[in-house]
Amino acid sequence: MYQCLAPSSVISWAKCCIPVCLLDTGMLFPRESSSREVKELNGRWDFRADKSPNRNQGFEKAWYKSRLAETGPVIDMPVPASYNDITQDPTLRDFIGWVWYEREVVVPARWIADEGTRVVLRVGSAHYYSVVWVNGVKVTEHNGGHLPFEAEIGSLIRKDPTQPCRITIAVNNTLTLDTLPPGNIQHMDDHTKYPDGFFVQNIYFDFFNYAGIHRSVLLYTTPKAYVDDITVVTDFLDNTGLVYYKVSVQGAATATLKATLMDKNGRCVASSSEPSGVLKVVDVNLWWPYLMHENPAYLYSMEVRLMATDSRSTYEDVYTLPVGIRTVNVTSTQFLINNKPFYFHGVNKHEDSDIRGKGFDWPLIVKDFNLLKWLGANSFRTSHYPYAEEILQMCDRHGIVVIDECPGVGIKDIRSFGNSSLTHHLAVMDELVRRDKNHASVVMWSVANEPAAEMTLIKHTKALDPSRPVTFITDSNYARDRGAPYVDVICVNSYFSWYHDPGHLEVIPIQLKTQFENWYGKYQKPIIQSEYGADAVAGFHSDPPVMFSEEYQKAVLQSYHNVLDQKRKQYVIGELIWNFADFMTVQGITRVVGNKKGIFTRERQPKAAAFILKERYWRLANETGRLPVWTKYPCSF
Ligand code: BDP
Repeated sequence: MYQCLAPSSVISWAKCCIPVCLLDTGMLFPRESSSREVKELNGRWDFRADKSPNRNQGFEKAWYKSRLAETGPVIDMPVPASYNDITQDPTLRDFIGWVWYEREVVVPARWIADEGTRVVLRVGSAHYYSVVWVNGVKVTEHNGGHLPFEAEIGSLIRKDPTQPCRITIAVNNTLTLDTLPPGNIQHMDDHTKYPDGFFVQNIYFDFFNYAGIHRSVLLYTTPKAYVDDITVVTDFLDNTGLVYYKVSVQGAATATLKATLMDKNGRCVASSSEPSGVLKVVDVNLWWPYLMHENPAYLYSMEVRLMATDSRSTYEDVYTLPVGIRTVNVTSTQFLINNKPFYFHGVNKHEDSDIRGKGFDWPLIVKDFNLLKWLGANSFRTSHYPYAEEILQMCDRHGIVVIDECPGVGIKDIRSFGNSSLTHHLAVMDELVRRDKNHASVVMWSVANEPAAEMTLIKHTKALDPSRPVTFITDSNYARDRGAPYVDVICVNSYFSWYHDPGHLEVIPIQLKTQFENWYGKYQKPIIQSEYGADAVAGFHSDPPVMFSEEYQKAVLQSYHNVLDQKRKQYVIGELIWNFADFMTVQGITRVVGNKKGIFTRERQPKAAAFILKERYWRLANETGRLPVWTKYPCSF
């Protein structure tokens, strides 16, 4: 049991603990190669919200059977994007129920003609429940936003090659007590107060329940015999890097395989012909976090080449996976990356922006990475759900360390603590680990934010991926700390002088110190201040500082930093500000067009607090790490 380890013991996750995949198939990110093609289906789709009273007309009238425009009026809808903020229609902004998306695709004739080609339809994510049809035939359904799903559609489009390929996706954002996050629908039947059929969706999390197709939809091909999954876990011994790997193959009874690891210059540094094993890299370049090393985020490429033959033909499949070689260890007082203490100085984020909502957007992502680097942030937590895979790829490329969180947020209603909720939560963890297990940047799993029943989840996640530590996020006054004995790192959210003792900055030094001492005293595990902050409406000023002014937000941060500076010399291993940027929430009396705890506005302009944090993070980086060569003058950004 981890909690019994002596304070100096190191819990090591490297070695050759290959994550186990409980799901039938892999979920490799679709990449082009000499054997694989990718066709993005992003852009304008036809769209229709089912506004019928029971929201079920689409199914009753089988809207998937013909062109959507033939069923009734359709509007233009961009993919990827949340649909909520795209139109001027208030009923669509707050719509609950099924919406229907449709577009026709021209499939390359070659893909259809070649029976040895698999054609896969993949949705990066859609919120929340999705059903997918191709030419009126259901091909898949998926429960949950934030994670990808796919279906093989080759045989279907080959049935009648003269027909265009019509893709229909119905998406429902209704949350139930068993969804992640949970929610529930409340009907108001008092006609003296509410119009006919009035209902609301109650949620217990603090972000807008944006809905629609949030990430790319695409078609990709693989040969009939193909690389279905790759798992890597890395380690090193002195100067030798070790890449433990496992390849799983589908569509062939027997196959030959070659795994080649290449350095940045495309030079082969190790290879093997076994489906699993270890690749040894002499004079290894380790993957280091940003600001911890002058040459951070070194990535090798692992090319897996598969050859298989059946009675008809020979298939060759090639898939190349970026691989960062690093280790993660935890002691009772430290978080070690490559055996060196790592201090998280970072942020909590949201996938959230004007107009797009939670829709994937490259300009926003690149801007956010520029801001993270400007700030001197070395890490973030994917509060409160898995982010797009492209974001994790950026983290791998830039050395930004990630605490990867599942959508277990707002689990407050006692009715959400039953077996069906738990079963779904475990399944979501399976999908998350399957998708993100190979990212060097992902150093820890977070099974939930401020949950109530976390024990089983933590144990399950540890069994799924023994190569990484596991945590859940708790709050400072949390009496229900039953999960704490099982986590590897304690993550605490607290809002002293905001939700507790509002306006009283003077309580922070005492309450924060007590918080740390209580948690450490009880569990002797390293602690991350996983959330802290205060709302500030950009442009509101006040001296002396009062709540909601930029000065108050600054003062809260400074008071927290004083305590963090004492405790980081002992067992506090990180601080993540809440939040990177202002974000949209449900309407309510505590929110002024969203949550304003961002140090940047929603438009990504800095508030005064951003400069405080920037100065601090660069100072921490100078104390604890090594700046990359190009950041000779960090403060002149
Ligand atoms: C925290 C929650 C986060 C909220 C934040 C707040 O984890 O989702 O947005 O409070 O209220 O407890 O700003």
